[in-house]
Amino acid sequence: MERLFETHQIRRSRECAPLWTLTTLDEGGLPRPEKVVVPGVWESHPLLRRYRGRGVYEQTLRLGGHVRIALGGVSFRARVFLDGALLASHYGAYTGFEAIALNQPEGEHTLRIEADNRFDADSALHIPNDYYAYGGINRPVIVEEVGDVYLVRCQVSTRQTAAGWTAQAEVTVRNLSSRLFRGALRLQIAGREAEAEITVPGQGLSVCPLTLPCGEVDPWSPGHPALYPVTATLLENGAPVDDLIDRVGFREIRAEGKRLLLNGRPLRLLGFNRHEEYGSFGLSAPLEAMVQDVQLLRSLGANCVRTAHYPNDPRFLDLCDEAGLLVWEESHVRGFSEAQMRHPRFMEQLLQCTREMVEQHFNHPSIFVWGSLNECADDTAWGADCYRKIFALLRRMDPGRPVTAALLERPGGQVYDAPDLISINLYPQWYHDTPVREALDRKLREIARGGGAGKPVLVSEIGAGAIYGCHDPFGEAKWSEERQCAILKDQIASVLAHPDVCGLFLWQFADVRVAEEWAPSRPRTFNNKGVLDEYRRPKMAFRVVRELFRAAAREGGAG
Ligand code: ADA
Repeated sequence: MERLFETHQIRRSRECAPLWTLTTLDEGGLPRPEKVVVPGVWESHPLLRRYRGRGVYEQTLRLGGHVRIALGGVSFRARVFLDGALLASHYGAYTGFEAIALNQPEGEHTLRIEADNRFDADSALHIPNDYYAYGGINRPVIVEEVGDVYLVRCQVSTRQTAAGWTAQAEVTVRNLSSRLFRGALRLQIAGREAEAEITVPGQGLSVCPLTLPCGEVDPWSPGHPALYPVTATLLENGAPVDDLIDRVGFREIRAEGKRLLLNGRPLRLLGFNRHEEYGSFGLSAPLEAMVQDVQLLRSLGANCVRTAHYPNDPRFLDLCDEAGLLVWEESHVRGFSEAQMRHPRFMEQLLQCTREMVEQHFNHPSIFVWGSLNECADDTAWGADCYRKIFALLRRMDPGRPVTAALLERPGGQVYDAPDLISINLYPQWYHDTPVREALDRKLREIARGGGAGKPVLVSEIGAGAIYGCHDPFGEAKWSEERQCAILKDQIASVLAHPDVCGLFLWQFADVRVAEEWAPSRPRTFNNKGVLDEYRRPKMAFRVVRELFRAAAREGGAG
């Protein structure tokens, strides 16, 4: 399932069977085609641990009529074919896309999906990085039969007024036929209902706004994550022809002075950066592992998680909605220099991936901030302009959420005036010996001078490494679990004691595999700063952080 609840009662929708035939096309691949599981990454196959190339997935399935194939994520580029005909191409591993085939005869058809995780000159965002660029179909593939007109998406924002809560929806409808469609749209939330007439031009799209006063509903918060189903139904001549079911939580989030407010109450953020990766399953963690990660985050006393450095599987976001874990979601780009940001396709590809993230994850109440451009060249005019363009897009698409970017510790930033929430990545005591408070104060002074005075500030990354099972009785050696504990203790205590910081995200939740190009500074070819290893075995730091986070939450941190 692509989500954790039924998304249609009218539309015929099903997930493809799990076994697909995988053929590899490049050197270092499989000697012959093999059956593999989808969703999955090919690196989980013992022969493909380091395969970087193209893979062709095939499956035969029965279908007919207008077919919509929804792909949750293919790494890194994809092409989708039905019976040999190209239906769609897509760039970016971490957002979904659709492929449409019209008027298919009822019967057996061959679906072929090509995935390609090579780094190439045409790809601006996908480079050897401090995490692994897996290959394959990493999220579910859904096959649907739709009519001439179908619902593309339904985005809902919630607002508190004197008369109670209001839901504002924008429903997008697509017409596959060439004739004008006239019909109606019905929206149901929290026992309330609204209906509006709609027309959709032939082979076109219409966006229909609908407002629904919902009165006294249970608001969503970390302590009380109340969720409500939203049903959008498309009607033709009064009869339902298509539907979309999603969930919303009623909440408002905004920056006010140096604080972030959720439904008017200040947030104190205690969280983790988490890569979407699990042991030998890589980027395509099974649902059980996602559930366990949410349980581990909760038991650590965290109230938030950052999806470093790309949009996550909607099922993980569903789990966060249910658990009341606040989410910082960001679009995919990490650590780019100005030269990399000057790649001719950089802006176009980043805008596309950012737009898809917001469109697809808009309704998750747990997402409290949108981010992008982690540690890029905010210290040059060119880089700063890229930040401003992305912030502008995020604000235009979603005026209801603050925007941010995790900025580097080094001085010279030129965008402190631009985000609603200023976020900084600091590694004192790990990459350099400056006392934590001194490093933090230095950066805060620079932010204030650079146009960020009076805004909320968050430490988006801070942390230290340890190799699971590596011990030093003296507690001094870097990479020992003891030294990681000592550094994290100091970092957490110093950040939380600072009156001008509204919280922190530790780097990081669990160890992650990195690109081989990073091996010289990354023992095991892993980023080892997790408080758990990649199989979720806790390091000594797990208990240390749990005690500190729980104590901070008791003092009013958990929201
Ligand atoms: C950066 C970056 C992370 C990771 C971290 C580290 O801040 O955002 O992706 O590379 O540093 O471990 O050094």
